[in-house]
Amino acid sequence: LALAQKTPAGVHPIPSIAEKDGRFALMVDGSPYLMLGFQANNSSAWPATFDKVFPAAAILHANTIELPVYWEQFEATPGHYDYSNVDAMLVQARAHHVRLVLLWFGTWKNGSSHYTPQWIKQDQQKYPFLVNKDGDTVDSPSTFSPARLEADRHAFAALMRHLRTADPQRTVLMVQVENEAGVWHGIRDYRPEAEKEFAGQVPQKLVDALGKQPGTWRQVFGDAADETFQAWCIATYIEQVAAAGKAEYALPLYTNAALRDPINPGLPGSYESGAPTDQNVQFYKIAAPSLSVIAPDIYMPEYAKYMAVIDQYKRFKNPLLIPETGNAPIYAHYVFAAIGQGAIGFAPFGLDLTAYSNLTEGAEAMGDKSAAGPETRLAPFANEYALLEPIASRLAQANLEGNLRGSSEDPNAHTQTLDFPRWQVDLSYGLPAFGNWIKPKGNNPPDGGAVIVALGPDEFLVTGHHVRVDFTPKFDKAKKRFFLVVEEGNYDASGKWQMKRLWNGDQTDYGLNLIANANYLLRVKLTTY
Ligand code: N0T
Repeated sequence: LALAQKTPAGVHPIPSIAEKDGRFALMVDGSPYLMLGFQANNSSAWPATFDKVFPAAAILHANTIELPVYWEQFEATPGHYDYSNVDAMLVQARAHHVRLVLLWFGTWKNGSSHYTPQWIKQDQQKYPFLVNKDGDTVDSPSTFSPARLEADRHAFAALMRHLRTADPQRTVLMVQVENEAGVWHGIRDYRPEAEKEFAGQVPQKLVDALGKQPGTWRQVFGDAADETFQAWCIATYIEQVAAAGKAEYALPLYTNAALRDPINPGLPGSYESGAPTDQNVQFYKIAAPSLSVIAPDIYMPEYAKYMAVIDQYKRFKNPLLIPETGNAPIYAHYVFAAIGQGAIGFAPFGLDLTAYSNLTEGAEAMGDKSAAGPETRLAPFANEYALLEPIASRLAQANLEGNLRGSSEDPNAHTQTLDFPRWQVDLSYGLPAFGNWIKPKGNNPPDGGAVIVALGPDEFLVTGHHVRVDFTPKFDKAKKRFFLVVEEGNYDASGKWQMKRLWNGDQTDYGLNLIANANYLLRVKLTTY
């Protein structure tokens, strides 16, 4: 395991993803790393905008920034790669003591191909769009374009080759290949080359991996044949781009998904087709082994949907990474559930200081916040990250070891339980000042959450916001929880626990109150009576 790896001073191993019994960690400089990130707005990754991007990291207490690399900028002239934007990002990131995740806006950006260079946009014979069932040309790239695939592979390989030499410090931790690939306004490609392939046999690799009988796409996949075909075409294309880059520099690579509704997905055509949506994750895993992660972009504020998406993207040995989530305040508390579910990273979208108002959440919510200024929009996330960032690596390590639990408030259940071998953790939201015998009424808005790390069988590290935490012994039903000692403190730079004070009296008699905007880190030792 990479954990045990001793690295000579000044030498930084390439970031990687470690696995232990189906749990994952992003390894950075030989240690587990929890990415508490944010993504800049789409047009913010220009040197002229950097003063509105990098300072946001400190305000947010974020340790990582996700920034696009635009193919149109990177290869404005065919075969000539311009590294100036990327180099400027590396300089800025190091100066601001943050890491980067780069997003390759190549062939796909949100199902279209708007980031392809002008010389591609102007030669639609050579670099064709997709044609849908009605014969309409759709604003989405056809995968049947060997020339575009070649160009994308070469450009992406050049980017990765450059990073290998320009970034021995490993400022860049991961690279996203394409952005929300898929098709809007069409289910699959009906260009002649596509039709020919669709009429043929499903590739052996796919039927074998699924344990299905060979046959045509229609025979093997029935009603889902069209969208499955499109998913396979896109995933296969992305794999070739990813593999070309990975051969140059083996950073962890991933691709991201615009989701369909996880509970009521609706009919094909109502969501991005051929995308790595939940029903296609498995196909992407089979087609694209160079991708370490298939990652959901979660723009659904409802608790049940958020958790359903997380469950879906943890299947097929897929590490959980949430590279985009909404930036309305309610999304901030989902960082607790994400960590509780083993996420290697979490990043709200569009939280730079340009105060650009992205309308995905609805104009109303975003409008209110931009009126109040960009810092105000950052505040709910800054509040959570300020609590979690100082222990981020510890949380990532605990997750890899299976010693972490956590959750976010569910507006429909004002209590939640988390299970450790000997103890159940009881979380209550919206309890009055005294009285743990009263029914909690929930917070308004429902923005609480907690993460708990087992330090030993009867000892826990406890933190969170807007929640009361208590424990119930599982090992002897006749016994009750008795706090042996509750220390508030923090870990110093060398990783040593520094106790500031003991909690007792009102601070423990009714459970542990983790106040909404206070940052408490508690070490709790339990016994029974
Ligand atoms: C995201 C962002 C950016 C059922 C939107 C979200 C980013 C891209 N797309 O601001 O454009 O580059 O990845 C798509 C959300 C679809 C909503 C579907 C709701």
